[in-house]
Amino acid sequence: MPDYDLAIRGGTVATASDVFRADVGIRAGRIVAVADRVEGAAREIDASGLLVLPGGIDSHVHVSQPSGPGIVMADDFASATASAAAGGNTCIMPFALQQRGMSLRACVDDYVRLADGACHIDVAFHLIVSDPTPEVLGQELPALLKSGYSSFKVFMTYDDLVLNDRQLLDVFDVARREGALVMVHAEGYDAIRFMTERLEREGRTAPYYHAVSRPEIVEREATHRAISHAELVDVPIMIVHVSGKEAMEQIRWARSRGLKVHAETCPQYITLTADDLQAVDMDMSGAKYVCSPPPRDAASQAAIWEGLEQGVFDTFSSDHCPFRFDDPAGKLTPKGRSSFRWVPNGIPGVETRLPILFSEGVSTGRISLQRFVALTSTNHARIYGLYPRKGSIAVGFDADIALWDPNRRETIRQEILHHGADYTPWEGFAVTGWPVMTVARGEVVAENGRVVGQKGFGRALERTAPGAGGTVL
Ligand code: DUC
Ligand code: ZN
Ligand code: ZN
Repeated sequence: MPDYDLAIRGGTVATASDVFRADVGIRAGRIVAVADRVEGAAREIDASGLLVLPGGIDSHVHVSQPSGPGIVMADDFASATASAAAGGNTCIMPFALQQRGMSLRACVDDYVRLADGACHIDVAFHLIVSDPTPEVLGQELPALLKSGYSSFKVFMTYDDLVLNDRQLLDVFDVARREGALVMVHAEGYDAIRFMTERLEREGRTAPYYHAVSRPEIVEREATHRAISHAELVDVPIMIVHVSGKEAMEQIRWARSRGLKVHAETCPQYITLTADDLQAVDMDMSGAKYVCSPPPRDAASQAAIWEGLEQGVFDTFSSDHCPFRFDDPAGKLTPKGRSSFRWVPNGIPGVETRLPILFSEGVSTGRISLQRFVALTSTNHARIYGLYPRKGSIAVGFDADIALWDPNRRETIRQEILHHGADYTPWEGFAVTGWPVMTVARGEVVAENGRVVGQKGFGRALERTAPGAGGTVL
């Protein structure tokens, strides 16, 4: 009997700390050898000329979430995980969203049912708490946090999701007691309402005004408020989807005070600007870029790069939140034509996250390959309790691997992607570096732009306490 089910031979392995030449031996879905030579495998893959990277972990992905009356998210668990796999990912972390008036536990059960049998790669759920009733605070949330759902997101904006300051403090307090991590969507509800109503009164309703309605000040204020509440309660938080310098300054300030504040940014904040929302003569195609926080300007992009290089950011996620464009159940919802206020917020990006950061970061020499691995895989696993099972290439880890051609040039186009959306915000964007094969728990799930794995192979994972995998790199 062969010693290994699979050997990946002749490639260059990269982890968050090292880059070295090695073969990788895999048995029963796990890495069992990383050595000069691995021989005696049932199947061999020649990785010469390729990088052997830990599969991407995308810890900020929205799938099958209810998104308002008549609006339908463009991906279910099958298409989202297929798209992720084709983009070099082996695990995504979607959200189980509590709708107001519903039990949190029942919502989690619903999402787990939707994911069951549908996923091409593993998934691990965060929660979204929108209705912190005494029952949720006293029983449901603590029980779920204890049972492996060890992080949850809260929103400081959106009519259906916003928590007020008292509610934020209450859920932060539960997180502190249970050792959980709170992900914060930091944009201030009242300031956005004020700006939105003013813009609408002035007749400025095109998609572009979405960006005007939530300037960086709004994000900065909410980031500061979230940090202050977290300091008061003494709980670690993650500020998600940071878009520019103002929020970054708050995060640096918090860390200088010794506070445990993590930070995440996304491809849209290094590649898009508010000008993209202007589209052609302010037409509705600007809706393709409506996401929150909105993309800013060139100076903000430069600030985000500085944060990626200097370690302000721990994770680089997609915030994949896909809606179809040419669809009344998507970006072109009839109400959305009357005002940017009603255009569903979010853009697809789970498949393009890794190529964009690799190309713009590693190929240009802005960040090292090790930092790329930390930002796209290892730190997600460490922060969210998936380490040492996922997030590195070492003996004992799941055999989750992306084979990466660092020299391959591609142009991102809708027709080569696998998501459920009918467009990509990066149409025509040229990249250097592309995933040529994705191996999940030892199985080839995507190869040369084709998804070859089985629906249902991916499992819903339980997690350990946040940060249990050690400090981020
Ligand atoms: N926040 C997200 O994290 N994703 C999409 C929309 C939003 O506001
Ligand atoms: Zn958000
Ligand atoms: Zn999001």
